[in-house]
Amino acid sequence: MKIGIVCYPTFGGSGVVATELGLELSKRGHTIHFITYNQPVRLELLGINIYYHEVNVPEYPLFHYQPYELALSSKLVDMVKLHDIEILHVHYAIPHAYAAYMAQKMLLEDNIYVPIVTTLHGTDITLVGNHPFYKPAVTFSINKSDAVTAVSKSLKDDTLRLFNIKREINVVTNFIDLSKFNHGFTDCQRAMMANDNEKIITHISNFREVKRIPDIINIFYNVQKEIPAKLMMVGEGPDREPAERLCRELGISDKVVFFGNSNEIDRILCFSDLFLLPSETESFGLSALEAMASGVPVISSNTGGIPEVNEDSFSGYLSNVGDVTEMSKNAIKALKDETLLAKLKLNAKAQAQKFDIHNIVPQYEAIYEKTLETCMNSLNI
Ligand code: GMT
Repeated sequence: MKIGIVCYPTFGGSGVVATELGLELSKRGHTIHFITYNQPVRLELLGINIYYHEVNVPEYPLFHYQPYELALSSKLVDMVKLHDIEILHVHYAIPHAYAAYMAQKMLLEDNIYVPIVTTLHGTDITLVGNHPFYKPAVTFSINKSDAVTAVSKSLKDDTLRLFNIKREINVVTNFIDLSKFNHGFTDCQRAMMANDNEKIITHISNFREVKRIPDIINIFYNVQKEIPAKLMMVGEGPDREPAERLCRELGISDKVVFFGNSNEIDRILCFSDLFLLPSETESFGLSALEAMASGVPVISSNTGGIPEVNEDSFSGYLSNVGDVTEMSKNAIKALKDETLLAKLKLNAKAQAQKFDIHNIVPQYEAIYEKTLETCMNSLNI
């Protein structure tokens, strides 16, 4: 199949999922066209059947806001025609499904029908999309897609609760390429980060309010009072600076490393003992899955889709959002007891296998095939 993938090319989970999906689909013989405003961060290699087409938005001083959706839909029209793209898989309802719908209508003028598969990732539904400003556009974009997927059952339920949806929503979870996390590094260079007697706790995100960064610092503050430990903070975002300030106020700056964005997640997870994800809401929690794939147990909140990924008292521990006391106790319990920690690490790895890329990507392929068939039948092609 010739598949067009539209995503945010950033470090966020949706961009990572879209990129890894495209890479795997290309390995399975499909031709993939990424259409976005920057080369996706995890797309290091453009291969014989992977292409990247950049969407340019010319700066025009008259426009207060440059019209990205317009540029994207025009680019989609051009790329579908030029490369005979058979199906568009868009990640995020707005603006991507919205722009794809316009492209679909423009292409119909030339008697071309390109079906749209929309994947909902969470922030487009729970944080942004539900805002009254966007709600009609999100509802419309979902209902006009030819197929819709959500990354967890929780996100599907939220979407059906918050919007007036007339389409079936298929749950296709986030996934993991286990081979990338079975790195087999013989030396993680752990010694560069911590002393032998220190445990390493890690958090990876885009440091937005929803991630509850102060909870992470406070949990670590409690832990390091009981156990020698270091905290690795990976990512960039608005709450990074306040977090650095909080560390200074608590007198723990020397025990906390702020990495910024990193393409070496696997290396950092390789030397981690515990992962923290106390988010306010999380449609799935890809970073927790990446941690588990590296054999790192997860202390998380029990919100959104996280309980579908992290199993309480098996791959880690779950607590109510904001329950820093319980999360700290669980972290200390796991880190103090070497036998328990070793068991949790093994379980975390086993749990991650449920989300093996080789089981999940065929689910998308099946959706593409069914959608194409249904659309062609209804158009009598
Ligand atoms: O977590 C983020 O803030 C990034 C965000 C995104 O939109 O890229 O991630 C969302 O999509 C990921 C991939 O499906 C999910 O694993 C994350 O849980 C989800 N984030 C939230 O729901 C907050």
